[in-house]
Amino acid sequence: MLKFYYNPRSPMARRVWRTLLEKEITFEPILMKLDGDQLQPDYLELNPFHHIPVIVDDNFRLLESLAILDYLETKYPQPRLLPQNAEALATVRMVQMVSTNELLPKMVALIFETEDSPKFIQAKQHLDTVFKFLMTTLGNNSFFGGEQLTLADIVVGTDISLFTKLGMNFRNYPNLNDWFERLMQRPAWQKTELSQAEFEQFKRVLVKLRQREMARANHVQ
Ligand SMILES: N[C@@H](CCC(=O)N[C@@H](CS)C(=O)NCC(=O)O)C(=O)O
Repeated sequence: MLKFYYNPRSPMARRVWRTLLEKEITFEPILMKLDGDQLQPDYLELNPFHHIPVIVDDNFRLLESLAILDYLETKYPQPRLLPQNAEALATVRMVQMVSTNELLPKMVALIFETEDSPKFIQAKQHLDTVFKFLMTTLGNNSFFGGEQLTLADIVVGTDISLFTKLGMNFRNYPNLNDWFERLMQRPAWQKTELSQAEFEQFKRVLVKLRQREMARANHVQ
């Protein structure tokens, strides 16, 4: 059976978790505590970068959430989460990358910087650009890439939900708001969404991981 190494608080793992549930794939969840499980030698053999998620399926080990989503789509094609049409498929990929490269990194500034700091203000401005871009890209479609749920919805919907936990809302981006509410009604999403208390714990884990990375960098210098 497919093994899924995860922690429910990790957004990268939640992308994969939601895909597994949407496709109704049977899997064995393996809970990783991020205060050290990921640094154990057995796990480092699976992922030398000590990250979750990882899957192992039929002895095939795979890391990197976006690669895992592609694998699941090809190996377990029903229901389809990637459109066939060239433009729609490219839109899905673009939205996944915008979420990963433009949206998610701004969370760090919102968590670690004070509201009047230049980094915080710049992050808020950048997020406005991202939300407007997503709103325009979505247009009148129900989902990114068409009328069916896609891997883009799973990636950006999962990432965006973290910003709602940081007190942001999408009132100024009406169709994005409707899309987000549509996603949150899906059983796979309700089952896996973080509560506010769990999000606060996730923030504490981020602080620890950041301290560890900084200590490591200082040690190398
Ligand atoms: N690019 C990787 C990133 C995965 C990642 O950053 N995972 C974090 C949790 S969200 C992690 O495992 N951190 C633990 C650590 O760095 O030791 C992916 O998309 O799978």
